[in-house]
Amino acid sequence: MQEKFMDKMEQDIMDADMPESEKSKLLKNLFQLKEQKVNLMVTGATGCGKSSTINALFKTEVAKVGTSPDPETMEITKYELDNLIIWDTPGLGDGKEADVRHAKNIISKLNEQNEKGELLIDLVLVILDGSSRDFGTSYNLINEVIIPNLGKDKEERILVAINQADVAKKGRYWNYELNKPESPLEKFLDEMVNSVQKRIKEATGIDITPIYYSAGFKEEGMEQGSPYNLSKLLYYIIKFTPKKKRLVYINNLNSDKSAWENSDRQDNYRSGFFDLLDDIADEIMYKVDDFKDKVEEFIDIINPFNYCYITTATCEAYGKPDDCYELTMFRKFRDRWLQNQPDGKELIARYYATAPAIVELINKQPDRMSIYNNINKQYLSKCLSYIESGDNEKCKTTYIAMMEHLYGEQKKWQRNSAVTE
Ligand SMILES: Nc1nc2c(ncn2[C@@H]2O[C@H](COP(=O)(O)OP(=O)(O)OP(=O)(O)O)[C@@H](O)[C@H]2O)c(=O)[nH]1
Ligand SMILES: [Mg+2]
Repeated sequence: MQEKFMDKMEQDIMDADMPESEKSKLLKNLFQLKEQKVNLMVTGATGCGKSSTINALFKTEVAKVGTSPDPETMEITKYELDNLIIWDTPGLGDGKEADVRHAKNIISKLNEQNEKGELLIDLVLVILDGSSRDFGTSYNLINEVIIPNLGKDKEERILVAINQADVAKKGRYWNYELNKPESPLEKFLDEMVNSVQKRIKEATGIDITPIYYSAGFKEEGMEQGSPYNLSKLLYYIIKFTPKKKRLVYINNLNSDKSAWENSDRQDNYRSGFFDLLDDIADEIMYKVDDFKDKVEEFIDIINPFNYCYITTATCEAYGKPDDCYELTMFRKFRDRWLQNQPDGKELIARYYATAPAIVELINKQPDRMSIYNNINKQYLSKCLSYIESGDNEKCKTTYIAMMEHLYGEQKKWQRNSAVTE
């Protein structure tokens, strides 16, 4: 089992060579972080996929997924995963009488306070069923039940997510092979997002940016289908969770990497996770780099963006594993230095938009080994030695030169492929 993140940090501080007073200060900070609890409410109309979403995001199959038309989750169900507490509440749409009861339950949960007198619920995740034509009940739930009962900072305590993106157009324009929407479906889903945002804004004045995803379809006795945009959903869940509480998720995430793989890549969620978790490092103030290594282990599980495509391909060509020294160094360079440079994020985004196609093209060339050898000799090995000697600027210049070189070569390879096809 994966070692508990906080326990490891604690051990490190205990073993550290530093004055006792310093140690106890750090341990105090750490204990404060360790005690934090997250209370997440997951709600939405019957069958929208609350249970499926909880199961996709978190470690165990805790929530029962419905296979019959009877609503599976009749009353509020509580799941406790260490310090992460999930309240799975039925939304509206179960008939008049049941709806009144559900609304009452939700309102009273939203107004509940913890022992410190703060509102218990940190964040409400409202799930909409993207395959449904009618969001009327969901709008009632959001506009009349949830938003009026969110207290202050309403915008930061509600996340609206449209599930079942795969079947939003009855399965049409869903690319089942790549597990992602084709552009007509993307357009359709974007319009859905805009219209939901508009309806909520008109009714409540609250500006919410919904996202869409798919928790994955599951049939009795079958493995759950692969989710789409789950990393995006998690990114927003973490972003909307108070800073001090963000580490709570770390030990409880679904450790199946394939669940996190497919996403829209609109944003670099990987560096996003670093930004979100970075602030906490200051709280512990001890071996910040070690802390970041641990955060990185966590991000590696859930991150769809771990690929240094070109380095990975080069390492693969040499038969090296995907956690080889070069890759680890380049990832650190990218996540901890490059992305904090003024043009860093832009460079990284361009890389992600172009590198996969370049690698695909190289792999089709008859002389691919000599191409990889050349990339390694001319650029990657130089980059590596610059990083080792602390000259990140030079590494960046070399990296830019490599990309320019590859863009030029790409045109040549494209012509070659056109001739052979
Ligand atoms: N195609 C597809 N089906 C999904 C998705 N998410 C959930 N489903 C299916 O939708 C049905 C209902 O899912 P549940 O997770 O039980 O929904 P729920 O909101 O927990 O339902 P109740 O607890 O009954 O209100 C199940 O058959 C799921 O397999 C998805 O992203 N895509
Ligand atoms: Mg359920």
